[in-house]
Amino acid sequence: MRSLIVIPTYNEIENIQSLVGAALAQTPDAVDILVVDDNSPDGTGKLADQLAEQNRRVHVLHRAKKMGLGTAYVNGFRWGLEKNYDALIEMDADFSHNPKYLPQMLSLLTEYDVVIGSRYVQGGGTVNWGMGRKILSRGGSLYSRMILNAPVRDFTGGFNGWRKNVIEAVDLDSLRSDGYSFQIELKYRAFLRKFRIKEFPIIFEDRKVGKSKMNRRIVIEALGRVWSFRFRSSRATSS
Ligand SMILES: Nc1nc2c(ncn2[C@@H]2O[C@H](COP(=O)(O)OP(=O)(O)O)[C@@H](O)[C@H]2O)c(=O)[nH]1
Ligand SMILES: [Mg+2]
Repeated sequence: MRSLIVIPTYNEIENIQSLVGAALAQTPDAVDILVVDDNSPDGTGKLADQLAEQNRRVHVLHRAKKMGLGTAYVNGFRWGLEKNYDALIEMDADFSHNPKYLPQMLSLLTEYDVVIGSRYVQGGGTVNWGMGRKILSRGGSLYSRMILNAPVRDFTGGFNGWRKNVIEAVDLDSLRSDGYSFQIELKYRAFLRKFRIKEFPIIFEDRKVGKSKMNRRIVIEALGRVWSFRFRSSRATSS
């Protein structure tokens, strides 16, 4: 299976080289990497270009300015669909998503349509997170699961693999643009369309270097939107 790992970056100069190196090392030749950089002021995009010159498995998509995580994935996924990859994998640049899980992700993608690196199944978890962030994240997933009535345990996580036909089926352009609601809505749409979803446990480690771009406001907004996902879907099925 030809797969593409999509890695969005904004100011990840301290992480990108070692992360790309580790992801290449963990995966066979049929797996490529696409860095989607939003013109990072720290030069992440330039460094990624150098990595792409050194290894033909590495590609870079440059965007003019910071436009949010959701649209970075949409642009990356479109790039991957055009190039006809069989599967698309989302992964952060900050080592929170340990590249050591990539072989398992890839092997599960031969059996399932959607594979979720999950903090909230047996064996999964988070380390180095404060209580506030833990509650927000776990609560956000539980809340989404209850409102959407969908059996996904880690709704908000961003370490996921999707077979090409899932991404083609979900109407990418109508997804919301920020990272949190993007993850929830994409998983929910895959569930509604009855794709085979598999969660496997990951330990999520908080970033060691660089800064998080996530904040409480983004999360709270996303949780408000969960209702609109549900109502949109009930309109679609009842009409
Ligand atoms: N291209 C792009 N990448 C982003 C943007 N915001 C965050 N990222 C990247 O998305 C990933 C997750 O962001 P991060 O700040 O670590 O969020 P957190 O893990 O939820 O704290 C990292 O690789 C970031 O560099 C954005 O607006 N555009
Ligand atoms: Mg992070």
